[in-house]
Amino acid sequence: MSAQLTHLPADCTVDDVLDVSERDGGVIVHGLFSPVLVARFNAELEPLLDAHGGTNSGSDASDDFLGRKTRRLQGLAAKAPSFVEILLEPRFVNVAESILEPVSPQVIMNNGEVIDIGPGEAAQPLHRDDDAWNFARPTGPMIVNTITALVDITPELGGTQVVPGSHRWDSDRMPDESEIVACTMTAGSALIFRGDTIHAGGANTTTDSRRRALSTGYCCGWLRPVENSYTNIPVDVIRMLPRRAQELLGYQLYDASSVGGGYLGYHDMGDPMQLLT
Ligand SMILES: O=C(O)CCC(=O)C(=O)O
Repeated sequence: MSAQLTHLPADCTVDDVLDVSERDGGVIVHGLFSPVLVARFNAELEPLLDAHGGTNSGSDASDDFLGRKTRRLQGLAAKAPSFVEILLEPRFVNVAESILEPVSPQVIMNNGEVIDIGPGEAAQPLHRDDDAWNFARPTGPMIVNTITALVDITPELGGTQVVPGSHRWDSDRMPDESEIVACTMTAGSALIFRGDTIHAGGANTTTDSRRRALSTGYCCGWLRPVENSYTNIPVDVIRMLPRRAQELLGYQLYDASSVGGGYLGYHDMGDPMQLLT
């Protein structure tokens, strides 16, 4: 039998997500976000995606990985305010806090990134998100990532490819075809997976349809995140956000003193939250 991912209902608990993630490395929550929220967020994104200038990160290797027919957007708290409701979803934040707690007492946002895969885009190389920090070797994953479908997503449209159980594998083992699941998700559903789970953006084999999804990642508070929120989001926008969003965007002193660690992220030798009040 080919590999499968478990689908949980929208009213599942944080513990339900944790149980399946522990076993499989990833799980889909069906209909997690309401059609109203998804429609509002999409309306905010539409003009931004229309004005998108194409993949141009400044590095050929990075552009190949990001996908040259894929439009990506970051800085979403400033550009598309509905993003903040998704960022604060407890099945995202609390799951990430629980999974990362053994290696980090606090989490921050790693990225809030629209990934809009265009027709004809090839599949990404299979990878683990943890490999972004290849020199670090903690005892558990360093990130929990989520992919929220903003349209109905099928394997043909570029549904995320996931390898259930690969979080337990040796780092050099790669899957055969039968071990890869290409996700099917209705708009508003979300894939939640650990940073040690092998996955990739899928190929969009259609000729005229785009795969629009949102990646919202949460990483250890002691890491340099993939997205630079300090430059992407003006501090005047940060001031208007709920406190938990401010913390996740880095405006909280990282304090690992209770587990023998130190303090990171001072603003002028104080808690960066002081800047906001
Ligand atoms: O778009 C997706 O489904 C996954 C994207 C991904 O894994 C990445 O960009 O690193």
